[in-house]
Amino acid sequence: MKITGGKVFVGGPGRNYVTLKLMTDEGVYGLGDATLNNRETLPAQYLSDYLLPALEGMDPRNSEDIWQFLYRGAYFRRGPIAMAAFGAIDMALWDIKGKLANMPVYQLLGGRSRQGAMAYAHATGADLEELCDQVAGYVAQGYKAVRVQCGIPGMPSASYAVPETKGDNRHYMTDFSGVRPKVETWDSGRYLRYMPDALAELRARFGPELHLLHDVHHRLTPREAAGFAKAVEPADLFWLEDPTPAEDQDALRLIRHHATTPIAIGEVFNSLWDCNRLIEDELIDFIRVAVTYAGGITPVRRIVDLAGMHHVRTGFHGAPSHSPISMAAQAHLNVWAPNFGIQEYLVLGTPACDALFPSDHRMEDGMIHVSEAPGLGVHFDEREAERYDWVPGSHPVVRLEDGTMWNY
Ligand code: GCO
Ligand code: MG
Repeated sequence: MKITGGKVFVGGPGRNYVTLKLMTDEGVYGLGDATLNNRETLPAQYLSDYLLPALEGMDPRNSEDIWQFLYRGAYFRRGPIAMAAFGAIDMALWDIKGKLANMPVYQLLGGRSRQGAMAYAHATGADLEELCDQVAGYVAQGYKAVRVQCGIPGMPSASYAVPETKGDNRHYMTDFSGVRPKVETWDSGRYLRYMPDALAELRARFGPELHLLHDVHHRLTPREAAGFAKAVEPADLFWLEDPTPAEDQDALRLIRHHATTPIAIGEVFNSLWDCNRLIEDELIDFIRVAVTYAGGITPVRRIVDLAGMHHVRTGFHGAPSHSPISMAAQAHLNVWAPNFGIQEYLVLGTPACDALFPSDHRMEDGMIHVSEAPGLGVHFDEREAERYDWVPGSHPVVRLEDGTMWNY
């Protein structure tokens, strides 16, 4: 059996999904997702210029050897662009393997460890009142876990993931793209003074059962983050995400020494080598890698296994930039992983998205239920894809009030 070639599509409803279709001489094909938010053309180009021509003639069943070929063969190792491209190929190979075996991918990983995977939704508000209304809406839909972000009184502009004004329901990620980044202004002092009470208030309103998560989005210094993680202990968070920028891993040690709030990190990591020390030293509680830019199912499974030895559970990245293909790959990992924690889930299931990627994966009562179809269980409608093109975009940038650049 041989790989005969591949096609890369960039575009989608409101997002630039990078979709790989990998073909074989036996008619079976595999699908993969190489979307790297706001840098989508780069993994797409990497795939079509370098990787797909090199794969022609290889046996697609040898997914481990192909992964090693891509990783070792690149010479320049790691990095999100290359790993997103490898990730798409690896997903497509698992899709092919599942179709050949006539089994859903989770069966090839070791079968089912649970019925469904708990997911968390994103609730946001210009103020605490608006945030509470959104949380209540998700609770009514059956969600057991909600990420909570809200506007900070006196903050010069909207803080991460919150609308500027009440009633503005544009999504912070999908509705503000443009090549010239939007500039946000940030003030850690105001955030640190306000947020612990706001989280305690949410806990008081929604009772002890609801899982509350909060994302700091890399904005605090290690000392600030340690104090914050301690100050939010009464809110009993499910996790506190990305309290500091991820490059300085010793920062996590300072937080650990001062607080018992669970820490989640890793959405910007792209290899086991980015998180092995954090896992082995038990400095985190949840690992947030994505199956796309951490290189596919093959290496992410190894991260999951290492994490399992150190009481670290999974909490894969699931921002709206992930296409239904990588969300499906994660759904298969989630139903298998003995140390599954939670899955971030943003409603992908708009009619336009479902038309482009039809599947039987479904969300019910805050749980993701994996498709029983062979392979990853997602289709890709190429006719439908013709409606879309790449639309350039950029993440916002963040400055302090005096103009100093800060971390988005
Ligand atoms: C999350 C993330 C995202 C990122 C986005 C960047 O927790 O979902 O922080 O919202 O900002 O993926 O491309
Ligand atoms: Mg995040």
